[in-house]
Amino acid sequence: MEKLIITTALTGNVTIPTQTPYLPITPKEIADEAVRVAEAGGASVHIHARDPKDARPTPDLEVYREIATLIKQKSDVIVCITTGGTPDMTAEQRVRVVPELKPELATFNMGSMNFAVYPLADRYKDEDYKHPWEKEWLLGSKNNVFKNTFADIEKFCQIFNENNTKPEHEAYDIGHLYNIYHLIRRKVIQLPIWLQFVTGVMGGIGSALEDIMYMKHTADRLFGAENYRWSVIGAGYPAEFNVATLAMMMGGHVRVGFEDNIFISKGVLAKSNAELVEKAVRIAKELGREIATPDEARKILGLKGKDKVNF
Ligand code: KMH
Ligand code: ZN
Repeated sequence: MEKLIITTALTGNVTIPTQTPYLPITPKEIADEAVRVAEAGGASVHIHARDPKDARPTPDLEVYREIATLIKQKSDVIVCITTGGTPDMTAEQRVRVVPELKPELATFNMGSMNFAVYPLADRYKDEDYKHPWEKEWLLGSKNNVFKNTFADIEKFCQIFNENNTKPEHEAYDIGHLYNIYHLIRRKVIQLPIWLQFVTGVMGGIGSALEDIMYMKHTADRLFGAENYRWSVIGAGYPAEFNVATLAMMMGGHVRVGFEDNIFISKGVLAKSNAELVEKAVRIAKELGREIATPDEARKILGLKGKDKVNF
């Protein structure tokens, strides 16, 4: 099997600071965390920006630029920037990071869906929240539609192509694989592709092992096993490590990180994203799977290289 690519989603935009004191917030905290993750065996870091003042997710391009620049100065890890954005942003605002920063890799969400985290609010009393925006953020997600229409997707494809940014196609359900298939047939998306199966999000497919097998089976059928690489996310604990273990056994790749899961073991918070990476590395070693360096991951994924980004 080829070497294992470990992606780490360092902070995300759905995890709230009240959930864990270890969530990196400022550009420096996020960049320092990226360096620790790379030292632990991470090949790629997935970036969202937060307002340094109140930790709220921000679309501010200058914050994105600062994070990406700090990481590039300190590490050769692949910087994969989100185009998922926040619910109050338009698709045009979300994709601006691509022409602006021209990253090697950026996430690309493959369909519209509900994307909800409101049940988390049941865990907290009003006085528990660290920031005034957090409760409404959780509860408001009950009414969110994460909009990624075919028109949005076509536009994103054009912008990714123009900037030679490789899409990390995020499929949250079987239907999203069919969306990709449709766009391959229309020559909007070109093979080979890099797929991230996002499982366990409320609004998408679950993270049972059968769900992962079915995603993989469907991708094989639609794209041909030789025409794509895949990785998997399992939201929450223990899903993150269960699906990672399955992917390692099946020749896929894995994503860990505080965007998806904050626990290192049952009820125990991970103190850093690097702890999550270290655990994935331990499992991989037990299974005889070697870990890809950032440059090895660049080769596997066919990325343009760190010298061709705009930060
Ligand atoms: N905005 C979230 C609901 C990604 O990073 O591409 C999902 C998201 C995914 O942002
Ligand atoms: Zn993300």
